[in-house]
Amino acid sequence: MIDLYFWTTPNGYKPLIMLEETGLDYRIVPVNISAGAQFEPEFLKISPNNRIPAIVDYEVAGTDEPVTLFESGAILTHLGEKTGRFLPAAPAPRAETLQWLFWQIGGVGPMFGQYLHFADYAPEKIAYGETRYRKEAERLFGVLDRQLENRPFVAGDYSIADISIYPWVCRTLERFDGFENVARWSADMALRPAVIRAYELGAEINTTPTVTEQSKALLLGLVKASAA
Ligand SMILES: N[C@@H](CCC(=O)N[C@@H](CS)C(=O)NCC(=O)O)C(=O)O
Repeated sequence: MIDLYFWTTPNGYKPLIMLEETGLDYRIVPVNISAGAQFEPEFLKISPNNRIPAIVDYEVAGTDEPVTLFESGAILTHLGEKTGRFLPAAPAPRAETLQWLFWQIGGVGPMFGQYLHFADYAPEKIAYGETRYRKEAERLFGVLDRQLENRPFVAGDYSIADISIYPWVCRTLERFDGFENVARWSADMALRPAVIRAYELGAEINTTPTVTEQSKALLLGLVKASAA
């Protein structure tokens, strides 16, 4: 059994898609980051960086102890190794898969995240920040578009690289024009049964996904959960 500490954000959907793809036994522990739940002491014991996602895996080969993990890339790699799925064992395709996974974790996540912050959440409009991160997101879309030109998936076969990139692309693609290969790949990803199930589960868990001034203040750390 695996506990998935989850909220309905791009980083949250990555392990949820992977768990749905692999058919592992899991349960979702909602962490409403718009209500400040990521700062609860019990959650910090699992995710000291106060971010979702995190997992507790109660059945790990070679140990009787549960394994606790935060950082979506570490979680996807762990689940890939545990199941032998979506992370090739052979050195060359494994390295290529991890390369694109790290590209997502180090580039797409932070840059797209900052772009959405300046475009949608920043309490004041700061054109420099919004333009800077939009341009960087656009550049990353271009890299992905070229990579997908002659292949159905990012790193050969369908893998944790695709799973890590898709939730960020589906959240932002409509804001950018002209990335036809990304659009084709994203449309294919959206049709995968595991992806459909993950987003249906997310919609059941977060029934009020709209951002209010209060949830924004909590998320940006402008107020503490108890004072909100
Ligand atoms: N590098 C981390 C990023 C995790 C992250 O930024 N999670 C966001 C949601 S997408 C979060 O928990 N935010 C809570 C907050 O900002 O207080 C990962 O890939 O897991």
